[in-house]
Amino acid sequence: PKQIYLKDYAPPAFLISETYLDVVLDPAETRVKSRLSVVPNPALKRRATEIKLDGELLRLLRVCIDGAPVDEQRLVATDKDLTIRDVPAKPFTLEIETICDPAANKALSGLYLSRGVYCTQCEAEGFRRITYYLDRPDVLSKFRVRIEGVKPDTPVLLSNGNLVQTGDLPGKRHFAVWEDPFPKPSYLFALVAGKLAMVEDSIMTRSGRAVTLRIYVEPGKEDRCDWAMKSLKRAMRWDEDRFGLEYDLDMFMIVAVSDFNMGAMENKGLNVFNDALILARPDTATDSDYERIEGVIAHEYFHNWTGNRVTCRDWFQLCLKEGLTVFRDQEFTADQRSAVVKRIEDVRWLRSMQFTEDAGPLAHPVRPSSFIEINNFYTRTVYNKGAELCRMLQTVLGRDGFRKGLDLYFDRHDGQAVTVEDFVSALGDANGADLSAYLLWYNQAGTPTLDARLSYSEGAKEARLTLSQTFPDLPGQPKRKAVPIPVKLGLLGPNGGEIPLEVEGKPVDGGLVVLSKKKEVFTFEKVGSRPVLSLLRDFSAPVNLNAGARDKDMLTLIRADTDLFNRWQNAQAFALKHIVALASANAKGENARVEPRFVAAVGEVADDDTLEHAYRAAFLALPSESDVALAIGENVDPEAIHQARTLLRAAMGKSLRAILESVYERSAPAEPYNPDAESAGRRALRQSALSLLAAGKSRFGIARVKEQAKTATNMTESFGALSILSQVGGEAYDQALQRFHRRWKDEPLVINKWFALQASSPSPDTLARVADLVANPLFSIQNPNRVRSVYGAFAHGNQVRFNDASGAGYDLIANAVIEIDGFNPQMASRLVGAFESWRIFEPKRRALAGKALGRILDRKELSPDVFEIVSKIVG
Ligand code: HT7
Ligand code: ZN
Repeated sequence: PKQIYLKDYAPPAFLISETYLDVVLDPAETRVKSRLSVVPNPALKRRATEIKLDGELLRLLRVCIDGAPVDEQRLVATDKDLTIRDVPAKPFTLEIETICDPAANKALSGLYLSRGVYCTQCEAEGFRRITYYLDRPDVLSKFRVRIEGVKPDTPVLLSNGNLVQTGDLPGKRHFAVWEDPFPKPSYLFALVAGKLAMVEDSIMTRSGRAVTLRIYVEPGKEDRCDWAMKSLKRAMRWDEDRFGLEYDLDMFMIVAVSDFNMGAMENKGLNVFNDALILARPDTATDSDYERIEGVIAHEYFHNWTGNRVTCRDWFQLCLKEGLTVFRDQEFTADQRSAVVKRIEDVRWLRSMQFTEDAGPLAHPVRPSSFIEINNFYTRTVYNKGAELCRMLQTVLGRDGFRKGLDLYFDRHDGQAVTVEDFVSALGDANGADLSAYLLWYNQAGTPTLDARLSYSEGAKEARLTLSQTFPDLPGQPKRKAVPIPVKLGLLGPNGGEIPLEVEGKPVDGGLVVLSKKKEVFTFEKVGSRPVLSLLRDFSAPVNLNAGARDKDMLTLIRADTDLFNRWQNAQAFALKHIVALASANAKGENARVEPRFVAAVGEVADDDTLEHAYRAAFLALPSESDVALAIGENVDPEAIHQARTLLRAAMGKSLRAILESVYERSAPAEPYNPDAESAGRRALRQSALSLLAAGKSRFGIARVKEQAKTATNMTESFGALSILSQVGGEAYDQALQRFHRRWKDEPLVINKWFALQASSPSPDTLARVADLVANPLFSIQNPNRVRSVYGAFAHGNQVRFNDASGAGYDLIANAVIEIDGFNPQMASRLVGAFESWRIFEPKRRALAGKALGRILDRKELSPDVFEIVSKIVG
């Protein structure tokens, strides 16, 4: 397969000012007639004489230019494109007629059928499976779309923009015509048709325009759209308030489908969603589902400006829309819920998922410089590190400065396809700042390590902070340059009070210093006594922190930092260090001792009613087993980690028993169920408390869990109890599993949870269970949600069993990857990514994983998607 390089970018030879599509739907033979107004690109000096259009899996019937058929000699078709020779040097009309087969499309890219509903997914390069086209994001066109179908099968016919005409046709057929006034690239095109129910609402924009809001779902699911609709309205209002961005069409539509490769898609005016991210009812969805739905609805809606109105010049610039939009949705959730808890959730995820990617064979810059398959680059780095870069720029410019920068970005680039440089320049220009050094962050892979050393001079009353940065060695990555690192910090005095920061006689604004070289010293004046350093508050830059802090200071910060985020950050760092030590003792057969001061400090936080419930819940969650593996970094024994972490949890459960029981009793949320942040926080704290109590074998805890599993009336508590029972095991667990299955077997979204829970169990019988699960009639390998809930949960969320010493976990996933790659390469390549950390494990496991990977790579008929990932992983 061919590598594509950013340095080879060339503007398109032709533009398409208008696109008319006439789509006649049929399950196996959908006919698409396109009429394109093609214009030679005026920005280019040389006129091209031939046009090359992208196209895959299409049956070509006819090509006309300016009304005249183009004869065969002028056409060269391959399995990827169609070249038309001797095209006019002036603007011309190109008509093409093709056939595609939605029923056979199991890759879920292009036009496909999902449970009787026609649906499209065009990002990144799916439009070319619908018709021949210049399928690239820098070709923006005005679309008019006519859809025709059999009325009883497809009563609803949708596309982007405004509905301009509908009508009945002979033979129970009908049609609809949609027109989108905003020029857009083909990846934002959407078409949906089928038997769908609809829920409608409306909103008045702040300039007084009425917008109709519609959510389309499978008939019978209308009662589960409430939360999605509320979230949408809140997101629309928030974007007006925070960024001054208003919706621009008369209608905004969302469609929920059950077969979808990712979470959702931001097609202009017609978002398509995985139904798991729309449908919610208290008895079927958990608090985390509610929060995710709210966040993803907002994310896709926010793309209307960051992605759709201003789009990407090429796919290398993907972070321009994704990083910025993730940052915006994070800020939205922070405002809807608790800002510090949201930051904790995001940092926890970033550290465990993105840092792993950035430290392994799949590491790439936020703006990659080459790829084989763009679908492989919808990554944690592009999305989440990309979001961190936006956050860093906001930290440096301040909220108002960042807003001014975005205003200028939209002023300059509305209706254009642009680059990361355009974004960074707009932010800089609006603030009279040169931000070009931040481009390094976009172009270099790997997580920098920030080293910090504090020394104190009693005589001079000065605290000297030496900050320095290093990049880890990464195979295949060039030597990296020092990046600007904004570091938010504080100095705590002897009573825990904040010491005002002063450098060269001036106060340090917002406690922010920027390390702009490899090494720098910052001297803080008028510091009366030796302070405790609170570093990288709010996680002001995506770095690995090596502060070399003493246990005593870390415990002080856990207890008394005025910055809540940093209390948590220090508790995590302490726990991580501690579990690593326990695991190492465990591996050597030595007796390990749990650190009572740490457990006591965590207990104090859990017990502190002045703190938010959700915050206290976050505090009780230890770093995951894979976080510990990443921290150890080599010769990892996953069993030793599992045992160490289990030991610490049990010790916490035992020594904090009284506190946890009391916290559980006094944190009950008000009835009836409400998904709001306050009630969800209470449930989260109770769940953490119960889970630790069960780990410590508390009779109180186990009795409550059993009771809750039987009587809970909402999914959060019902599934929460089932998850704790899965740790306890035994008959109570098996019975609860069976009850859950009986109750929910007709609800695929709930059954996904039942699948995932069993696949993530560390119990040795999990491998056999997974084999049973995939043989269960409720499982389908063609449905991405089901694959994620069984294979995904096992490979990505079950470190001990995926890395089972027998190698059976590796074989199970390798076989699944090979099978799935035969029909859905995107899904297969996501799954095979679970092998990314194989080299950090001890030699026996490494050999077994290497063998499984070799078996995949040996397949002749491998997709470019899986080939790209596996060949990088193998190295
Ligand atoms: N922009 C979208 C990314 C996407 C996607 C979505 C569904 C199926 C396949 C896809 N390929 C890329 C989703 C987003 O980040 O908003
Ligand atoms: Zn997105």
